[in-house]
Amino acid sequence: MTDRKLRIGITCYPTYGGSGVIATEIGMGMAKRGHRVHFICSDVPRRLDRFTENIFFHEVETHEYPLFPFPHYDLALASKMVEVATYEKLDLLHVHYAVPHATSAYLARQILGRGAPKIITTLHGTDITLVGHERGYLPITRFSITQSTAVTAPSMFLKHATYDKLNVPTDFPIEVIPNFVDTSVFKPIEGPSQKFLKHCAACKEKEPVLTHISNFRPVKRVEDVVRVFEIVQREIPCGLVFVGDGPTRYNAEALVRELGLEQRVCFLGKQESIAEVLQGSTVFLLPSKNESFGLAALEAMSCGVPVVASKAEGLPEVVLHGETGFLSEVGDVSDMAANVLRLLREPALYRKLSHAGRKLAVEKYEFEKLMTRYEEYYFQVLGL
Ligand code: GMT
Repeated sequence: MTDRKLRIGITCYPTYGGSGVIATEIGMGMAKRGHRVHFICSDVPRRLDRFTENIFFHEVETHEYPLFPFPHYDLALASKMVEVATYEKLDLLHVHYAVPHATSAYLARQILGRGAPKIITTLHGTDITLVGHERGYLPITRFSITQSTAVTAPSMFLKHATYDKLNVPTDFPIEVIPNFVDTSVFKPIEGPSQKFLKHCAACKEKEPVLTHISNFRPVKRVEDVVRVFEIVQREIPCGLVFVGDGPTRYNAEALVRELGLEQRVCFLGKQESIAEVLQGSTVFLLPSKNESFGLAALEAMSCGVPVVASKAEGLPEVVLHGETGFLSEVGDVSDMAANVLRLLREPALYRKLSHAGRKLAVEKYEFEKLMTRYEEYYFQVLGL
């Protein structure tokens, strides 16, 4: 492998969400390896430590004008990509989430002409399964994906969904590179952290803690989390912790009140210390309707926390049923609750799944291993 240092542009949504986390971690991982990384985003991504060697940030600013019905983010992004690529001499642009990032990158490449950077588009999930597949976006999403120099997806599920739902020709290569986790941060600890117990009044020492982390969008089915918890706590006293925020948090809070569970449920909102929360958890719940990968489930497994989830989309590739967690049909809250109860009642089974989850995270999804995979892929795409 060449030891050439690259100039990489990265675009992602800077908000609380898996695609932004993955993009940011890749950028920081590459910077640590000596590549110069330029983030081109509407805001500083949440996990980006900006004052770091080889990391640069370029803000995409949209402008209001009385004639414009909406600010033109996609055009402003394409212009910023052109500017950064020109003056920083980028070798490649790695864009995360196809809509509209792959389209802006295509436009930038057309403007730049000869010598333009190569484009790698990483698909993440709803850019294919929900948004990109909508009639209004489908032709432009399919076009922009197939115009990228190379395309990656985090799961086999998403690769095939791109062929099936977007009608991308099956001879167009899509490289499956799984998401990853920093196993030195997301690691098991002995007993729940005191800080965690203090923070969540709903959680009592020596009682199990069920946890859900997400952006509370309808696909996450957060009300199912409450319903599973309601069944479990009737049999075994336990607490429930929610991390994150979003449009369906209101529904989850209302259901908690309706079921009289306020004393046993804690909504922490958006938190930076995800590892600390997971280290204090007993079981992680992810009953999503759509989930191309399920990064939070991997982070839980890395902390030795078994996952009880739905069989949706890419989740069975990450959570191995009966080995690192249990999977049920989407919406089958009774089966999910039965699986949580099994884990809480059978310590030997719990330990087996907890160890297997940690082992899988370390062996298959460890951060540096996947950084090497991306780095090699970058060189391959650039023909180096
Ligand atoms: O596609 C989305 O819904 C957004 C994206 C995000 O930014 O959170 O989530 C997707 O990408 C993550 C990182 O690759 C995956 O872990 C999530 O499973 C995936 N979400 C869905 O497919 C719903």
